[in-house]
Amino acid sequence: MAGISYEDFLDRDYEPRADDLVCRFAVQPAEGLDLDAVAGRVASESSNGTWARLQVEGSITDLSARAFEVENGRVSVAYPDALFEHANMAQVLSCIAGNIMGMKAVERIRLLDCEWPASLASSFPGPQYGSAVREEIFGVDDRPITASVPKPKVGLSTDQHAQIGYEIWTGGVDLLKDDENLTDQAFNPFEERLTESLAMRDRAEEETGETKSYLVNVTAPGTEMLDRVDLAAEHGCEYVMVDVVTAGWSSVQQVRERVADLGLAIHAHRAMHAAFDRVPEHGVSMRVLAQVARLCGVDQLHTGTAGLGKLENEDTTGINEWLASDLHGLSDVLPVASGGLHPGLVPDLLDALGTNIAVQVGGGIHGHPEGSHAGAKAFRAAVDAAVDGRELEDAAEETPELATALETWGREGTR
Ligand code: RUB
Ligand code: CA
Repeated sequence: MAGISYEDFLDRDYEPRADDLVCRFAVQPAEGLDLDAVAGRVASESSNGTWARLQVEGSITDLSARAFEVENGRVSVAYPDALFEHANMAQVLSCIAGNIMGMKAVERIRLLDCEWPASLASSFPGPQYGSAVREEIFGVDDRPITASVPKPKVGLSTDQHAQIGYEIWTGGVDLLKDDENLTDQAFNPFEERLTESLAMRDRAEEETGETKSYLVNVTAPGTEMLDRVDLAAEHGCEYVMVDVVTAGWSSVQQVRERVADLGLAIHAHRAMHAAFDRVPEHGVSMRVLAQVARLCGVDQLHTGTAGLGKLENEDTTGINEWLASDLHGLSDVLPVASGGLHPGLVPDLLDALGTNIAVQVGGGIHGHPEGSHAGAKAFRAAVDAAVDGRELEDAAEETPELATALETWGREGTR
């Protein structure tokens, strides 16, 4: 029969071309269908087919994807470069992770991994700095950079927030960080928070002789977000933070474009990623979200704690390795370990993830019995000890705040 239908999108003999985007899926067919039948549907619906046979001929099929490896619940699909609008992540994701996530023909489908060809990858900017932020901003290359989110995560007044910033900066932490749900609320408005925090930052820099900075959350609709980026630059901040999943990738791309001129780095908080990646058989893996974030150009990205902290994490080490690997010349991304960390976990964390990371500690600093400043000292002492290969218990003899942290939380993981 003439035209194209589902089975035309399955081609076991197909050999991907160098500029194809190859996506690997885990697929569970719905009852009554086998993997072959479903593989054709996946390639079809994610490129240019649909449920009905289409009476088309000729070069239009050049835009069709091909399911070419189909076995053991895995389907690899090759997408031709011409299917994509270069440098438009929303368009790319509407293909490879769009309608197919909800097809009745699949019980479960998960986008596991992508191989990004040079043509498509190089149409995106990638990070401006990546892990070079450690050196470029802080002048350190031998230890993780450190951050702390004031807790409670929302509700502190601007004065309280800035004061906590001062306490953690002078306690030895590099970065004050907003939490994902702190943006521009009445109790702590954006611009006041920015200016008051940076004033405290300047004081802390003077007193410590170290560079300090602030991950200010600019997440907001379109132009408002860009105005906040501009404000951060005007007031002398080195970073902006974006809730990349809730804001959406087009917003991230807009911010990336704006920071290119301003020289700011982007910290990516991934709140809501678990809606896509938590159920292991369905959705989009964190690995792919990390790939998307890198292409769109974030410099730092939360990738989990290798199982030590309070949140479920998928393959932190594998994702971090990917973020450090070559991607057609695009910069790497600095992984951020965060969520339920405290000083006693730092040695195991660095053993698992190395030192080319950022480590964020919220509750594990602000929950210190002697307060945030003491908590920050304990955390910094733990990082320095772990980097020097010293036992925490030895370092705690010089830093009583660390001894208190170890008495309070021990060396156990959290939940
Ligand atoms: C940190 C916190 C962050 C999570 C995000 O607070 O709540 O929002 O790290 O999760 P605390 P992830 O240090 O008190 O746990 O880093 O996994 O994206
Ligand atoms: Ca948080």
